[in-house]
This record gives sequence, C-alpha cells and structure tokens, in this order.
Amino acid sequence: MKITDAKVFVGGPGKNYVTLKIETDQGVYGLGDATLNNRETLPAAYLKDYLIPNLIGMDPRNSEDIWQFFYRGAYFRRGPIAMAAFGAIDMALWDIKGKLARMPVYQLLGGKSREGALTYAHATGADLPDLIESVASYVEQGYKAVRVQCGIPGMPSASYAVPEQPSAGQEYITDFSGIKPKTEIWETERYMRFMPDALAEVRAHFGPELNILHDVHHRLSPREAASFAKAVEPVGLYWLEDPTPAEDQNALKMIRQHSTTPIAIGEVFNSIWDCNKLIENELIDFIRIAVTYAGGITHSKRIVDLAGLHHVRTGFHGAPSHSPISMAAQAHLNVWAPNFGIQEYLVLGTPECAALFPSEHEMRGGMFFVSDAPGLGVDFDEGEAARYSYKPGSHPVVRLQDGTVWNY
Ligand code: KDG
Ligand code: MG
Repeated sequence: MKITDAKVFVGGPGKNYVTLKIETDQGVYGLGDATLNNRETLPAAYLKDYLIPNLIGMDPRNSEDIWQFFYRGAYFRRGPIAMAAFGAIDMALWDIKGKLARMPVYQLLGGKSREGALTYAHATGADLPDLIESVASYVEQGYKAVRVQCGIPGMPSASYAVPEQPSAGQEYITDFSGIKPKTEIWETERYMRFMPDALAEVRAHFGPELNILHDVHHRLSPREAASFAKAVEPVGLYWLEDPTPAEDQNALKMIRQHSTTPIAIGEVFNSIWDCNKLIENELIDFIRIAVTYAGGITHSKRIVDLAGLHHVRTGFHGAPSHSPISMAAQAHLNVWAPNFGIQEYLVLGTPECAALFPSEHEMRGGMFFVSDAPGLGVDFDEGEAARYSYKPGSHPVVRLQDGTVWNY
C-alpha cells in the first residue's frame, strides 16, 4: 500500500485551520490538523516543501516508522512548527489505519475506559457580576466544569481572555486578528489582590460541586505563583493553569512545596522532553499538551503513558484554534486513556465548522461522546473549504506599566 498524494488547505470559519489530506492507492484517505495558532502558514509550508515530497510512495500503515523518519531525519528536533506538521501526518495515518481496520481509532489504542469525556467551557466576565452570569449560562447548559477568567478593577487594559465590556453571558473569544499585535497592560499586584476573592465568590455562588478552573496564563514568578496557589486553596479549584512560564520545569518545585492546589501545565509544550521532569518529579497534576502540536497521536500517547505512571492526568488543550480533526484525535485518546482528567472544549459547534468538518461526534451535557465511525470519524468538505482563505493574526503582546514586555 502506498501514499499517492497529500494536500494542505489553510482557512476556515473565523480560524486558519491547517488541514492535511493524505491519499492512498487503495482509495482510503486520512485527515490531519496542523493548525498552529497565529503561525498557520509555517507548518503548512513545512508540509508542502519538505514532508509531503518524502511522504509520497511510503506505506501509510507504518505510522511509527514514518514519525521516526521525519523526527530524527529533520536533525533539528522538536519545536511547535515541526511537531505540528509531523502531528498532522501522524493523525492522518491513524485515520487511515482505522478506516482500513474498519474501527474507530480508540479501539486501536485499547478500547473505551469510559463512555463520555468530561469537558470544560470558558466563562469570562469584564467584571464579577458579568462573570457570574457567564458561568450560570454554562451551568444551565449542563457543564460540570468551567474555566473562569475575570476583568480586574483598575487594570489599565482588559487582561487575558476577558472582554473590555460586559459580555452578558455570551461566549467571548479573544480577537487575534491582524498582523500587528494588540497590547495588554498587566499589573501582577492588582491581580494577586483581586483574583483569589473573585474565585471565592464564584465558589460561594455556585456551591461545592461545580469544577472551577482558572488560567494564570504564564504571568507569575515562581514565588508569586506559590503564594497565589496557597491563597486560592480554600476555593478548591479543579486546577490552576500555567501559573509560571512553562519552559522552566524547576519553577514548579516552589509552587508544590507551598500548596496543594492542583496544577495544570503544558499547552505550549510540543515534546516529551518539555515535560518529562515535571511529570517524573510529580510537580504537576494535569498535562495540557495538544495532539496538534505535540507530534500527533503517536507522540502524545507516549506523554500520556509517562504521565500515567506518576498520577498525572490529561487535560488536553482545546482552544478554538484546534480543528475538529485534532479535537477528534484527542477525543479518541480521552475515551481510552486510563489517566484521563478533562478536555477543554470551545465553540466548534458552529454550523459553518460542522459543514466544513462533518462528523457524528457529539457534545451533550458538558460531556464529549466519540462516534464509532472508522478512523478519526471526521470528514473534510473541500467544496466548503474553497470559501475560506488565510487571514493573518497575532497573539497580544503584554507589557508592564513601565513598558517592560511581559508574558502573554
Ligand atoms: O494560542 C493561544 C491560545 O490557545 C491560548 O491563549 C488559550 O490559554 C489558552 C487556553 O487555556 O485555552
Ligand atoms: Mg491556557
């Protein structure tokens, strides 16, 4: 069996999804997602210029060998661009493997450990009453877990993932449009003074059963993060996410020594070597990789298995930048993984997105149910894809009040 062709599409409704379609001499095709938020053309170019010319003629069933060929063969290892490109190939090969076996991918991983995967939504408010309204709207929809982000009184600009104006319970998505980044101004002291009380108010309002998550988005130093994690202990968070910039694996020691608040980290990791010390030293509770840019199912499964040895559960990244293809790849891992925790899940349910990526996967009552269709269970409508084109975007740049660049 041979790969005969592979094509890359960039575009989508409100997002530049990077979709890879691998075709074979047996009429079976596979789909992968290489979307790297706000840098989408780069994995697309890597695929088109280097990987696809090598892929043609290979046997698609040898997904492990193909992964090793590209990873080791690149010489310059890791990095989000390369790992997103390898990841898309890997997902597409698992899709093909499942279609050939006439089985959903989760069966190839080891079958179901659970029927549905717990998900969490993003509640956000310009202020506390706005946030409470937003959380209430998700609770009404049946969500059992909600990430909460809140505007901070006196902060010179809206902070991470919160609207400038009250959103009245509507879903708010950060606007990344434009090649020139927007600027956010950040004051750590203001955040540290306000946010523990705000989280406590959300807990008091919704009672003990709601799973509450909060994302610090890499803004604190290890000492500040330790103090914050200690201050929010009475809230009983499901997790505190990205308290410090993720590249310093040692930083997490300080937090662990001072607090029992569960820590989730890893949405910017793209390799097992970015998180092996964190996992082996049991410094985190949830690993937040995305199958999209952690090298696909093959490499992500290695990270999940290592995590399972050390009581670390999964909490895969699921920001709207991931297409339904990689969300499906994650759904198959979620339903299998013995150490599954939770899945971040955002607005993939738009009619435009469903038309571009038809599937039978189902979101119900805050849980994600994977379909039994062979492979990943998501298709791609090339006619629909022709409606969309690439639009450049950027992550905001954060500065302190004196102008110093800080972490987004
Ligand atoms: O590309 C950046 C976003 O994916 C990120 O800001 C989202 O932190 C995020 C999250 O937890 O979803
Ligand atoms: Mg995050």
